Amino acid sequence: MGDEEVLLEVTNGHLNTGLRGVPVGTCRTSFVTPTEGVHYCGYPIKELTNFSPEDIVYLLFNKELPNSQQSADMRADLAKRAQIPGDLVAVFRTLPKYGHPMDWLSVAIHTIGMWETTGDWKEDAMNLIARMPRIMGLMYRVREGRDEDIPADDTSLSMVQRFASTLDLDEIDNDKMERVIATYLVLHMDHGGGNLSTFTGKAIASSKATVYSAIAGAMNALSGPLHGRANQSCLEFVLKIGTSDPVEVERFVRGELAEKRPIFGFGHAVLRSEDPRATVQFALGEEICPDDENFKIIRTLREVAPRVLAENPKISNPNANVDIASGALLHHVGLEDPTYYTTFFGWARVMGIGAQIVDERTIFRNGKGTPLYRPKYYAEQQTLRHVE
Ligand code: NMX
Ligand code: MLT
Repeated sequence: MGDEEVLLEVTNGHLNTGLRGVPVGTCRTSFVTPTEGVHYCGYPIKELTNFSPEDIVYLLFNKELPNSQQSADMRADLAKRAQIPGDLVAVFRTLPKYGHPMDWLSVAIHTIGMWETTGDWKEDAMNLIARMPRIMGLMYRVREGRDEDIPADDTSLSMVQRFASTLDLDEIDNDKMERVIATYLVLHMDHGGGNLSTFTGKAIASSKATVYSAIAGAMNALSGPLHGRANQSCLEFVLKIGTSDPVEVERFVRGELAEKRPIFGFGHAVLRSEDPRATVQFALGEEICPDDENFKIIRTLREVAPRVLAENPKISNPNANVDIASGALLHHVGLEDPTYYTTFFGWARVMGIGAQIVDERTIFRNGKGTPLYRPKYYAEQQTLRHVE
């Protein structure tokens, strides 16, 4: 597109809409179409679900899928960077256990940035990505009061295996858990340039704050219930509903709407049909846990809620989004506490946001980077006046 091409005529009606649909920049890692959902570097997400998270990190940073040597090199590179440069368990022990895990995650990222920031965008992004599995595992362990005898971090393992081995849960099917988490990470890594957490991270980085500050801020944006925390709220719904009887589920949905509460796991700012990431997770659930009670409830919700939401013409997309099914799957594999679910979203997004920050800071404008974010706001209810 040429510099003079008109992309959008901005009208008064665009103001105070959260920049909905207003072009802001370009993105090299992913794009989202209303009907086909997210594509990573051109590949529709549903074609990527059998790749490892490490391979998708390679894709987001290099814009090509790796061959087997590149894939092995990426894993070796992540292993080299994995060690957390300080005693994170000691820091976690000082945090209030009643604090939300997303706040813990943001504190952890900030803390690691204080211990070690190289100032090189890519180095810092890759270091943080490599440390996320251990951060996640340690967070769980300390919050659960299992902060003694934590297994050493075996960096020869995959990222997901490192998390699972740090967590070290008894009586669970580790292979199943690892499959669910690996799929989760691949599905959630990136979602175009303008989703709130990614936008927030890039905005912070535009001040040349550190990768750690930018991504800690991005995690705070993700922690809201209209964005990432919808996955927690959705499973809390499911546990509250307690039955997959369509009549009861419909009664619940209508009751929430009557109370002016959102139906979590449905709707989207960009998508206009069922999110393919939801479709993939439903297919995985049908394979691994078709008779799980929570899975049965979301299966009914998926049928009932779009019909009820579609009665309101204001709702642009009544269909299921990415957050509908992930909680039921995580619960099924033994991660039963929904308050942690958004941290998996955060773990995944660190990779996409990291890649987008690296592009914006080191590639765009011939390597000069996007300038300091500074959109325009009009004055409202302010006339010029002077102190008498
Ligand atoms: N439940 C109830 N009301 C809804 C829903 C929903 N699922 N979706 C949209 N609406 C309402 C919305 O609040 C708005 O009301 P008002 O005009 O009174 O402000 C109206 O419908 C029009 O909204 P849309 O233009 O359809 O959607 P918008 O782009 O503003 O918001 C979401 C998108 C995702 C915030 C909205 O669909 C929502 O609140 N969904 C439930 C929360 C959720 O699942 N969020 C996760 C999204 C994905 N992610 O992970 O980030
Ligand atoms: C998502 O993954 O659906 C989001 O980050 C929300 C968005 O794209 O706006």
